[in-house]
Amino acid sequence: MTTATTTPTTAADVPQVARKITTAIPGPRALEIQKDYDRYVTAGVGQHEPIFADSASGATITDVDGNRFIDLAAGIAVASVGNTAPEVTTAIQDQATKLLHTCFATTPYAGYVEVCKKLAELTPGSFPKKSILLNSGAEAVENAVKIARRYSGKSAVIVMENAFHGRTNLTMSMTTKASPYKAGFGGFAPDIYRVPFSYPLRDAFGADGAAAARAAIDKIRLLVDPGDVAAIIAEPVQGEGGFIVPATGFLEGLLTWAHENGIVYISDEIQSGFCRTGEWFASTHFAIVPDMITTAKAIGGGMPLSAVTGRAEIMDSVQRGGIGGTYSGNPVSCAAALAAIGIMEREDLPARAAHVGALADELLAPLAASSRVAEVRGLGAMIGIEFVKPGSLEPDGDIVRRILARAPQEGLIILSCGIYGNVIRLLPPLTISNEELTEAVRTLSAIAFEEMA
Ligand code: PLZ
Repeated sequence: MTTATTTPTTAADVPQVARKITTAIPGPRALEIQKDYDRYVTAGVGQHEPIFADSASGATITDVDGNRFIDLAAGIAVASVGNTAPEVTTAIQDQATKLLHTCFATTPYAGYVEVCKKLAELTPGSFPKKSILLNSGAEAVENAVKIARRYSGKSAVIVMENAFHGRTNLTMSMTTKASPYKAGFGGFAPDIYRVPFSYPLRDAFGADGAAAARAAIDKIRLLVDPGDVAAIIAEPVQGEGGFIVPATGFLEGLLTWAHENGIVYISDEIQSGFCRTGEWFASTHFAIVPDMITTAKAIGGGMPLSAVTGRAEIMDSVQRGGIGGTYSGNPVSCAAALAAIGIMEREDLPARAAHVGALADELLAPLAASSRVAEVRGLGAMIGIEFVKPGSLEPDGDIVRRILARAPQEGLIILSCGIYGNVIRLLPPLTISNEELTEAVRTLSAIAFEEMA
């Protein structure tokens, strides 16, 4: 870590081309809506930005006051094929005029079957695979655990420190961070055991993933008899936890041990999946073939859809009617997913994600050299910038909050993450142009340098 010698332009000096900020932020119309928001929307939801979206296209979002922002969040890794992608919206419109809903278990339809076929083809592993479709990521994780328990006849679930798996009772219990996700919401689900994830920047093992895996396995053995464990679940790249890329050998070690002990290995690819990391699924970077994969977010192209995909014998171990839901795998969501997957295939979005990641890395080099940045890391277009107190590893969440507060003023939509809230994450639509990405990252860097000065 060295102090940057070059001082970039201020944010105001970066020409607004893709961005266009013409009012104060929030603008007059946003302030009006905010009054009703404050009166009628529960404060429990939280509000990241003081603007209200009106429309979005590609990598830009336009607010109700006509201000245009570059989108580096993609609705939390959802709009990978671009916001309001025309092929997706056309598919939605066509499907909506034909068939809105039946409940798949009542009266099936082809779109659901086609999405399951795509999932079998695209996910890692050459063995026969089957899927169930659901609505949210949390629902997918819940069902993956139910299926692993049914298949194995065992109940314990191993989760990773810093993991995020959702907000329902089971998935909240599997999630690490207490505030805001768990505070006041107990009792929590039993039979969940938490072990350290590989965090090369901060743990004792650094790049030695095999050693980190041995330590995690020792911890599992301490906490629970392996003969009682139904499943190990891990995000291949931790998302909400801080865009943490585990050292090579960590996930491999866990998976090997799981299989030696008759334990189902589940990859939660809800945030990392569907091209985001430069591969169709991030598991591929680690040469692991999970028994089950949970997906959501980008699969639906903006519509709510999630899935559990797994080895056919595991997925078929469930009694008929044992899993499902009224809206699960809605026809419109399936049509949107097939259109989104079509774009991913045609435009080779895994390759595009790798390119976006490489360009962002290059543009972030001056920031990465700052003594306040411990690390710029990630895979493909899943990029985290971890901020620390100068020259130390002490997390600095305060600087991240200040940078994020400035971002909308300068025409950027950006999110943070990290167990300490000290990581800025970049998750642009994978279809973002080089020009839009350059404008956005230059602006972000300029804001960061101004706030760090
Ligand atoms: N698993 C790996 O990233 C959702 C959370 C947004 P749902 N991450 C964004 C929020 O503030 O709640 C996520 C994830 C991983 C599961 C989930 C849960 O997915 O669709 O939000 O339920």
